[in-house]
Amino acid sequence: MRSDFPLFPEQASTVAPYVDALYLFLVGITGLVSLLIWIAVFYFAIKYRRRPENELAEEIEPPQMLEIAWTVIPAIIFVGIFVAGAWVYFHINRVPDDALDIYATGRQWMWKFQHPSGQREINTLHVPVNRPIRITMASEDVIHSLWFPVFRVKADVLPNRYRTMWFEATKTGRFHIFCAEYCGTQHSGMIGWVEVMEPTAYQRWLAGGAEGSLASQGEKLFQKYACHTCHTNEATGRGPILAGLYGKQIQLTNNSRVLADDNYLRESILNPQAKIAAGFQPIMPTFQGQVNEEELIKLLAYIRSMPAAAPVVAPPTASAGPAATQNKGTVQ
Ligand code: HEC
Ligand SMILES: [Cu+2]
Repeated sequence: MRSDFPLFPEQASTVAPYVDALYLFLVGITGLVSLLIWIAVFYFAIKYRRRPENELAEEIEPPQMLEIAWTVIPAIIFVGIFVAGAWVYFHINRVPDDALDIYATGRQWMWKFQHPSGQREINTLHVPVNRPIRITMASEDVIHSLWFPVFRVKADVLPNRYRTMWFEATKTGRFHIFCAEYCGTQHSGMIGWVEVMEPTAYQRWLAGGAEGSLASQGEKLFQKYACHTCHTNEATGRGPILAGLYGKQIQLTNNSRVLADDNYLRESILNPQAKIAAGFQPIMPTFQGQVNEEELIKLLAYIRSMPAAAPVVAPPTASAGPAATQNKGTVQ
C-alpha cells in the first residue's frame, strides 16, 4: 500500500478513520453538487439559447414537491455534516484519562520531546502503540504547529502558554512529523519522525536513559533555583506550600479563584506578579529568561509529583498493557 509518494497518508490512529470519513463525505457531496450545477448550466444554456426575436418566454411554476425537496434534503445534509463534525471535534478534543504524558517544545527549527521518565529526544518521538498519548506543547520562540499526518491530528504550538493534543496510534512504524505553521527561513526543514513501537520495545527504549525521571530532575532544579528556600513544607514558609497544589482551586488576593493547572504554574514561575495567592506578599522573583522551556517542564513535573496525601493512582485499563503500569508510578 505504501509508496514513497502516497496520495493520501496512511491511517494510523483511532481518530483517523473518522476524520477521513468526514473529509471524503464533504469532498463527495461538494463534488456531486458541483457536477449537477455544471450539467444544469450546459443544459439550460442549450435549451434556452437565443431563438427568433418575436418568441415570448412562458412562465413555469415549479411543482411544490420539488421546492420542498430541494429545501429539506440539503437541510438534512447540512445538519448531518454539523453533527458528524461536532462529534469528531469533541472526540479529538477530549483526552482519555489514562493518557501517557509527553512534552513537546518547538523552536526554530526543531522539535524537542521529553518523556516523564526523563528521556529526551530531538526530531524523533518514540511512542507505544494502542495507548492514548497526551502531548503538552509550548514554543520557545514563534508559533509552530505540530502535525502528525498519519494520526490526523495537528495543533498550533504557542509561545507563552501550554496546549495539549492527544492521539492513540494503531500501527507500529515510522511516520512523518511536520511543522504546519510557517515559522521562518528553515520552516520546511522542521520535520521529524514518530516511531510507534510495541509496548515492550517502548519500555526497553525508555529504560535506556540515565538522567532520572522528569520529576527528579525538577527536584534538582527546585534546589538549584532556591525555590525551596521560600516554598517549604511548613505553613511558616515565605511562599505557599506547593505539595498537593496541582489541580486545586487557588484563592487569589483579588478575591477571585483560579485552577492550578499547567498554565497557572507556568505563569506563577515566569510572571509571579500576575496572580498573587491570598495571604502572601508578592515577593517571588520572576524566572523569565532563567528557566527555559525544558526546565519548566521538569519543575512542573516535580510540583505535580508532590502530593499532599497518598497519590491516587488510577488502575490501568485492560488495553493499556505493561507500559501503563510502569509509567503511572513515575510521574503524575
Ligand atoms: C523569594 C521567595 C520565593 C522564591 C525564591 C520562589 N517563590 Fe514561588 N512564590 C513565592 C510567594 C510569596 C508566592 C505567593 C505569591 C504569588 O502568587 O506570587 C509564590 C507562588 C508560587 C506559585 C503559585 C502557588 C500558589 O499557591 O498559587 C508557584 C507554582 C511557585 N511559586 C513556584 C516557584 C518555583 C518553581 C520557584 C523556583 C523556580 C519559586 N516559586 C521560587 C515565593 C517564592
Ligand atoms: Cu515551525
